[in-house]
Amino acid sequence: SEIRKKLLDAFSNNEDQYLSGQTLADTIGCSRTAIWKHIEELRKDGFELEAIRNKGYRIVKTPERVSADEIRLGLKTKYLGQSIHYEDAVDSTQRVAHRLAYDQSMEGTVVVAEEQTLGRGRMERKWYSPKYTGIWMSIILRPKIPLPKAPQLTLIAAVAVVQAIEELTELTPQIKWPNDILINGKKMTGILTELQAEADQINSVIIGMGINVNQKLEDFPIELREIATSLAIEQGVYFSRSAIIRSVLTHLEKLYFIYIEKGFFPIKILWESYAISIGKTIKARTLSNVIEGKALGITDDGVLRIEDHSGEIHYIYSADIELSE
Ligand code: BTX
Repeated sequence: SEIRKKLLDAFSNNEDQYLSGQTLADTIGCSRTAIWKHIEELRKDGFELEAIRNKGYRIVKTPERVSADEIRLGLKTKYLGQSIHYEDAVDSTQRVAHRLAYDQSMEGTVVVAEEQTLGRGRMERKWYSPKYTGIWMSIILRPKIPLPKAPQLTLIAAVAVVQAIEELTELTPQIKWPNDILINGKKMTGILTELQAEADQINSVIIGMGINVNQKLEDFPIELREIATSLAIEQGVYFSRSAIIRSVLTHLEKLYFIYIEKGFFPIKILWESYAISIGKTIKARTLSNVIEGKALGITDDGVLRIEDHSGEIHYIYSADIELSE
């Protein structure tokens, strides 16, 4: 809005100085209540403002923005991220990527948004994607693989995210089959892989990643506080989201090339080394039933193998996993 713009101008013209509500109201030509309301909105958008009695307000920290240029700076990939669509706010980067993929955009095209208003998980679940704090990104790939192998790409993406986090933080993430990345048992990243296909021919695979980076615990809605976490919560410092995006794209491209050339086996070995559930007793909730047993590993196709208590082996293509121990 006009007031917000003038408010930000006033702060930038008086860098590091405290500006009182009255001074701001006078300069901008609005009420003090309007100033107060806009200060609250800035806070919601990731600005940190200090308020001192009898002195006024001062901006301590502006939200770190991610621009396409900033991501590109220092990106050494061949395909991934060579075309970046950066959006301030979208319903879902998956939807935008689907449209671009449909329009034959090049392989490796990436969609990044600062905020998603309708971020989605699997099975119509919601993915909470507030402004400036996380990485909400969709990547278009066009692998020439048969349709049933598509879920392998989720596993490849998970390995790429783990490698990026290990490169840039001191944290040790673990993968929960098929699509969650956890730190200390809490969800830090979710991955959603969707397809555009005709008959049994894949046209594009759209890999969506939601990575919680700079949220504080109180930034999560109450129902997620027990189950979700961010890199900042775990390590106690803020991270550059563009550096993480670059690292994820670099690792993903490397793994993707290995996959295209040598198949899933080398990826499987890596994936299993990061997996949390292998060897443990788990409960797999599929659409039709619940299977409890020991997770043996994944097949060369990326399908989860569970041995139930009677010794029967089940092959799980899609499910929600709960650790029983
Ligand atoms: P999922 O179905 O495995 O997980 C969704 C569940 O995760 C929700 O029901 C909720 O319990 C929990 N959840 C929601 N938001 C968060 C969050 N920010 N952090 C931790 N837990 C959360 C996981 O689906 C796949 C998510 C992919 C999200 C990306 S973001 C970019 C792209 N665009 C889009 O709309 N989705 C993908």
